[in-house]
Amino acid sequence: MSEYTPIEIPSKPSKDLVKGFAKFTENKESEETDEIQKLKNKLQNNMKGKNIKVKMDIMQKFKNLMELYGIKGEVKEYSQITNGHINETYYVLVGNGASGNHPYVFQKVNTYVFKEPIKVMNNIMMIDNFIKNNQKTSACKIITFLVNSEYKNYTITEEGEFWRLCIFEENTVTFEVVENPAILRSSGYAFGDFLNVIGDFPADRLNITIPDFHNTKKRLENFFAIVEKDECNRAKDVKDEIKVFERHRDFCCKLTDMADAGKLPLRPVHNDTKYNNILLDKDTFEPVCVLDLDTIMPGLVAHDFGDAIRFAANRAAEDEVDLGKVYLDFDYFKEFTEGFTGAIGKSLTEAEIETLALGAPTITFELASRFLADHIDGDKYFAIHRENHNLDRARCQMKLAADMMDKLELMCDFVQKSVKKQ
Ligand code: GN1
Ligand code: MG
Repeated sequence: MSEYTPIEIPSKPSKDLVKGFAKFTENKESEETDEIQKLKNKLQNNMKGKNIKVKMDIMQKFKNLMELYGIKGEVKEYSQITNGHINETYYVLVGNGASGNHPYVFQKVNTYVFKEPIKVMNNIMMIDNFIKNNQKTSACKIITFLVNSEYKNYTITEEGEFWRLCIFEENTVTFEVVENPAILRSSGYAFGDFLNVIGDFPADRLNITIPDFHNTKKRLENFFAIVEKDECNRAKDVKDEIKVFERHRDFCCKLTDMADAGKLPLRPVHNDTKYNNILLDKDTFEPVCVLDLDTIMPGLVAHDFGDAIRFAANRAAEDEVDLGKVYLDFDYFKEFTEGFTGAIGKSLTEAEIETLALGAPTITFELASRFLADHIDGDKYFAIHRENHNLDRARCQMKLAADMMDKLELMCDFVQKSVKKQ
């Protein structure tokens, strides 16, 4: 990897990836036409039959979608991208004779998780329009989706599946585990900058795509309710893990309590700032594009900061079973924090600065509780790739959260220092 060089803020992305976005309005109400209602009904029916396997083969689906999007040529190759736990994502390479090969991403949205996916797509479109028309320049672009023949950035198929397409960004990489802390500073800057730019968007105009998404208090209530129900009789094997959540319940609820008491502002936030949700240039490792805007909603800046630290400053994978490898690497934390606060530090309130680091153990415990709840509940929410996968993920996140709790004071001090430096 090349030596880290200070970030130059590139000018706002000049070319729109997608033509036709102007045809959308920002008005949520005007979207609610009869037609939308019909589509919603179709979706509802599909959700009811969630377990009925749709028979059509994937190539035929791709072909149908290509027709709807006016994509000419034939599928030369495709593969499934499996690093997300929620949606079904494919890399699809379309060959079109003389014009060569064109790479796309075809994604089927998980309608068990996103019950109202049209709202998700409207949020993305509103934020995209806002960024394009904003005075503040962004450090990197955001993902946008292609529009189909009906000028919609999503397609509900005859079978009631919810699909969206975008152009695959070539010459970019994502990391599941970061090997060099130096590349974290520019990503910290990119996430911070993204929040800073969308910070001026009126948060109450955003649709709530998953209610109480990072309401840790409610997450824990839900966790204990699932333990109580214990539908799959799995709770008996994870008694020690359950106790950890009993012990740390008050600590985990601190941020939610402060937000409820009006001590922390609710602002538009990303809500899923994993490091693999940012595309980096394959040669320079500079951020190119922020991905996965499905959970953009009003929320706390500490959650976005904390979630990014959870993923990027852990030296091991999110589902590492060798817990000796799982800890918060302070050098990694420092690099990301300096980048992040460099972009947004000046826009934060005192209370936000004080609680930024608390976001890390809070969101990590919260996610651990979600993984463990899903394990106990029979793995309905997160895609799993092996037996006890959610349990492994939960244990890994619990170990990481405990280490973050131990280092919380140090983290808070460093955040204060790096904000002051700005
Ligand atoms: C899910 O699958 P992905 O990367 O979009 C989850 C996040 C978790 C993350 C953990 C909608 O994100 O909240 O932090 O897994 N997304 C949703 O890796 O629940
Ligand atoms: Mg996501």
